Amino acid sequence: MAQQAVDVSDKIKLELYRLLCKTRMTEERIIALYRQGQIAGGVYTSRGVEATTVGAAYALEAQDYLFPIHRDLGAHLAKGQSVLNIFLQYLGKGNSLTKGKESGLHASDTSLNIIGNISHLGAMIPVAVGAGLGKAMQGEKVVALNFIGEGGSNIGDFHEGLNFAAVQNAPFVLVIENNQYAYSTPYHTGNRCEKLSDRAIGYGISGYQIDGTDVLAVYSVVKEAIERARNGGGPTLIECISMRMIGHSAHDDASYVDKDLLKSWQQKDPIANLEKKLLKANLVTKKQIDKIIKDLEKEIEDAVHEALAGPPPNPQLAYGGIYAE
Ligand SMILES: Cc1ncc(C[n+]2csc(CCOP(=O)(O)OP(=O)(O)O)c2C)c(N)n1
Repeated sequence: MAQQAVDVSDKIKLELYRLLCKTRMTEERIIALYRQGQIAGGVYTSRGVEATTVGAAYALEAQDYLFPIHRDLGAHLAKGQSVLNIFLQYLGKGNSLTKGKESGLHASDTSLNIIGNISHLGAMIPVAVGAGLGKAMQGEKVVALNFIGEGGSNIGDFHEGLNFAAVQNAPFVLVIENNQYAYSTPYHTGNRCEKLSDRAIGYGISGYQIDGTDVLAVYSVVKEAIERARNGGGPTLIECISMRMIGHSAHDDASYVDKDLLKSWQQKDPIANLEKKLLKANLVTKKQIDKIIKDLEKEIEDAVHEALAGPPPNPQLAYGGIYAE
């Protein structure tokens, strides 16, 4: 396992904590709306994986590209997306990022350099490599960060994209969210290798396997990879180990996952563990934590209220925004 590569300031530690809480609380509210029948599409949950999505995306600068996948609510929020836009999107409102054409986290927001994924897993890897490379060819120091699951890591695009990134020395970072299950398929059913990060050797690039439940480790290692890529050091593959703590999506009860396995991973809850660390280091008090949670509750409830009142999609716009002008 790689050690923390970049020092994390106290201010960033607190912000990462706030973002982890924001992600979990927003997701819980989305699941409640789904159960109330307010959300028509799928809700792909990130409980247990938040430290990977938040830590990696927060390491990006504003000019960098984020290519998230279906489970990466924390990445959207860490790149600066508002909870209001997230709720509008899930509720399929006419004033959402996709104007109601899609309900879920596949949306782009070019104002934040977030490029939405198409549903086909792995397909965005070559696109993300191209985005970073294109900017480098224009002389700009922009890095593209993309996520992929451990299941999606076995798709052809993964190999083609990483090899192309390697030979072109593209400013590209690929984060594998190894959350143990690809829907109902356990890791060793789909992979014979022990470490997916070892695949980096085959492409001649740097590869790390890290604790994906430790947001400080994720932020630190990804930050170092991003800055290396920005300065001409080429791509990095980072495998983050975690556990998907609930179903593949809100419609899946994950009855195929061993309950004792889940119980053991409960010890590695990203939020509880960071909270303990921050309290122990006197970086925060219990009272300040209560205030963070209370403020988030208000922000989320205000956003839900506003989003529910949003307009329905406009049928006149059904074919708009599909092709570039
Ligand atoms: C090419 C392709 N095959 C199948 C699917 C359906 N699908 C969506 S998510 C998923 C599981 C992916 O598992 P993994 O890559 O490990 O990511 P995770 O969902 O665990 O985060 C599947 C099979 C898809 N979207 N694209």
